[in-house]
Amino acid sequence: MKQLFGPPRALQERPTHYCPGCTHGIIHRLIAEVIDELGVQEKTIGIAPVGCSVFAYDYFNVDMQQAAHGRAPAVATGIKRVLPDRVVFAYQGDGDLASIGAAEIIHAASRGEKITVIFVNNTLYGMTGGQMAPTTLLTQKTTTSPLGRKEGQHGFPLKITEMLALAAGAAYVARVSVHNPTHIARTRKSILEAFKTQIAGRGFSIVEVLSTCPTNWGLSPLESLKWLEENMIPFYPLGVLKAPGGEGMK
Ligand SMILES: Cc1ncc(C[n+]2csc(CCOP(=O)(O)OP(=O)(O)O)c2C)c(N)n1
Repeated sequence: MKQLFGPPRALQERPTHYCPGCTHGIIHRLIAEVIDELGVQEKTIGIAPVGCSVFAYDYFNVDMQQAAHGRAPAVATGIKRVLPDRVVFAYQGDGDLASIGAAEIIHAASRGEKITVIFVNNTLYGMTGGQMAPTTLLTQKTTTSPLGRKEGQHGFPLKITEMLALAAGAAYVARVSVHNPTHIARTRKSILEAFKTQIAGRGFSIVEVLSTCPTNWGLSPLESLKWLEENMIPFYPLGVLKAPGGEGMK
């Protein structure tokens, strides 16, 4: 019998270490589906970050390189410049990208590096125990803001994706979410656009994916999806911020 549906080839068939309800697995799958659709498995190189997705190299069925915390865009830059015919993507958490790696991501976007960044925003440092990140929302409780994030004490949450959209070298910039099937389908479309932007040589592309962390949020998987929708989306609005055709905020 002909198989009509199966796992993407660009993903290895093995269980992940992610917590129940964590959305890293969904995002991995969407990236792998896009790699399959574009037929670029043999020439894709992924950069694994430091954070919960540190073992991403065990899950993708493409060449992978590990980067030090926050340095994935710099490593991706080096690989893409040496091997310009490859499709290079960096996979980064919000602590990785917006905190320790803030300089790397801003300058990679500004230089217009022809790389794709998948930015997984779960509002905190997941792997190390749920500490506050630049993306933590005001009033949100984390292990380092147990009374809730306060602007006077901890500063404001950082919308780094909006900042990156201002970079002249950034060609495709979008924010999406994976809290329900409709939005998972939109996330897939955005990841596809970002990869296509790179393949067309148009410049830097980034997709921020709003994600859950049930373990550190102290919520069930279902409650986490609701929390994301009710708290994250109002502050981090979804949409394409910049696209090669000149598409703006919508
Ligand atoms: C140079 C360096 N500093 C700090 C750490 C500790 N560390 C490991 S993971 C992590 C946070 C990761 O958070 P995030 O990027 O948001 O990813 P998540 O785990 O939430 O997916 C930190 C601070 C490290 N490994 N290396």
